[in-house]
Amino acid sequence: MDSYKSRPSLQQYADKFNIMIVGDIGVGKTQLLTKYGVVDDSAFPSSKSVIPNSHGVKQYNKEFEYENKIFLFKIWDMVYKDKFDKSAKVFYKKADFIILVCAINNRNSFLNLNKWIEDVKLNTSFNFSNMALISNKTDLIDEREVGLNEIRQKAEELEIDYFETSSNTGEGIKEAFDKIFLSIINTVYKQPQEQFETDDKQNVKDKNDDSSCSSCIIF
Ligand SMILES: Nc1nc2c(ncn2[C@@H]2O[C@H](COP(=O)(O)OP(=O)(O)O)[C@@H](O)[C@H]2O)c(=O)[nH]1
Ligand SMILES: [Mg+2]
Repeated sequence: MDSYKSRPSLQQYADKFNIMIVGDIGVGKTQLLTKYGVVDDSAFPSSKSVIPNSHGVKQYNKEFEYENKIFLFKIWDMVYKDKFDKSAKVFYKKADFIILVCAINNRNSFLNLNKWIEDVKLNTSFNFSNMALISNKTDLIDEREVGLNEIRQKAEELEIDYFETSSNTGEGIKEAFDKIFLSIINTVYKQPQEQFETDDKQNVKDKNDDSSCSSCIIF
C-alpha cells in the first residue's frame, strides 16, 4: 500500500479535477469506484477535503499518471440518498465532469437517467460533452431489462461516451475510467504556462490552494 509520504503534495499535481457520479441507488456506483481502486478520502489527508456527512456525499480520490504528470481526480459519490438535497447542489456546480450510471437489469434506473440529466441541466452551467454514461451489472445478462441498442441510442442522443461494466467481474471498469480521465485531461487541463499567461491568476491559485477556503466544504 502507498505510504502518504510517497504521495505528491497538492502543489505537485499537474491539476485536480472534480467528478460527480450519479444514478439511482443500487446501480453499483460505489462498487465501480472501489473496483477501480479509488482511495477513501479519510485515508488521503493530503486532499484536505472536508465534506460534512449531512451532505450525503462521500469523496474518493484517484491519482492518474499521464505524460509523466500526476493528476488528482476527486470523485463524489452519494452515500445514502437517491437524490442530492438542496445543500449538496453545490457539488454539481463544482464538478468538471459527470458520470451517469444505470444498471442493465433495472429498467427504472435507465428511465430515471432523464431525471438525473434534468438535475444536471438545472444545477450546472455545463457543457454536455462533459458527461459519460456507464451501464453496469453486465454480468447479470440473463436479467437484462434494458436493451443494448436503447442505451447506445441514449448516449448517441446526448453525444457522450458510453461504457458497459460489471463491478462483479471487473469487466470494462479500467477502460471506462481511464478513457474518461484522459478525455477530462485533454479537454479541461491547460498547460502550466497557458495558465500563467492568463489574467486569471487568482482563479488558478484558488484551484490549487485549498487552504484559501474558509467554508466547511473544501474542494
Ligand atoms: N451482479 C452485480 N452486482 C453488483 C454490481 N455492481 C454492484 N453490485 C451490487 O449491487 C448492490 C449495490 O451496489 P452499490 O455499489 O452499493 O450501489 P450504489 O447505491 O449505486 O452505490 C451491491 O449489493 C453490490 O454488490 C455488478 O456489476 N454486478
Ligand atoms: Mg453507493
